[in-house]
Amino acid sequence: MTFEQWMRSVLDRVESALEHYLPATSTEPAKLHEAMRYAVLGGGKRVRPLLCHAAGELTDAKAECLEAASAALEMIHVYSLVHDDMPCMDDDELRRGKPTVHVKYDEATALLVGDALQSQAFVALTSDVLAPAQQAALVRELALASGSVGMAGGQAIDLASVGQTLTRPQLETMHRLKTGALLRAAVRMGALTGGTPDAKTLQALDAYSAAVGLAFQVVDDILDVTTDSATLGKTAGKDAKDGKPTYVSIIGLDASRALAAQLRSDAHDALAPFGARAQRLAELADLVVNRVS
Ligand code: GRG
Repeated sequence: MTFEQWMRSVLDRVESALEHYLPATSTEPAKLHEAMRYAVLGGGKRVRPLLCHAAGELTDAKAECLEAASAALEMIHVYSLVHDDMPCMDDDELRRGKPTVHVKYDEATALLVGDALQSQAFVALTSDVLAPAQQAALVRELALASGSVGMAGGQAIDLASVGQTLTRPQLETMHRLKTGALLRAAVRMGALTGGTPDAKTLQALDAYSAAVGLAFQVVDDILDVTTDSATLGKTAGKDAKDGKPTYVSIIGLDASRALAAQLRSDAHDALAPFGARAQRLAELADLVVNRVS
């Protein structure tokens, strides 16, 4: 199977899983469920589900287990985007090429969509396709990655850094938490879904995730200044306008491109112990660095 065929089949299964794990619009409160589905379905690159599925290949994880874990990861990710776009945070009107949830609906609905998606993620993770011990391990992984020592903590640092001059290590810490923690969880959860990986395996996967997570952010900063809003599906040039420190503002465009290439190579190196079983993870590292939106 080519990488494109593999991606297509994972993306189709993830879309169906999200359909399945999201409450139907026929369930009350209908407006909230409609808004949750508006936010989640039919958009986004689905990077976290793809990483989860690719890591699952290392431990022969079952497809239905990976689908539950991927749905949970994507729901947490979308909750973060919906809240991040609200006027009290980034105040953005465009996401995944369509109006943000608070623009399409209203602010209170956007707040509740994020809250409810966060809870629904844990409903998906405790689905009985997963054994009880797996459920507990995955719940802990996702809760840690999305809470105050992960994504929410990174967002707090990000909000506090507007207009500040961050050093490169400070910028890295912020991104390691804000974006990196969930990407790392996606990889770890994929591996955990198929069994109990040993410490060495998790260490190698964490090294891979650290490189891919940072590369993801560096590329995001590059695209923010080199690509238009229509291609990105979100407002381009926003970081500079909001006075936010980025890799491009700290080290410049050329050095940022060189850094992304170096991180891609670090990600490949980290996968060496797994040989051919890590092919999809290696291809995803390339995709993250070469993406155009
Ligand atoms: C509100 C608790 C809370 C956290 C928000 C992740 C995040 C924290 C905010 C998103 C803001 C942002 C644009 C961050 C840059 C990197 C990033 C996570 C981009 C969006 O993720 P993609 O590119 O989006 O995977 P798609 O739409 O493709 O899923």
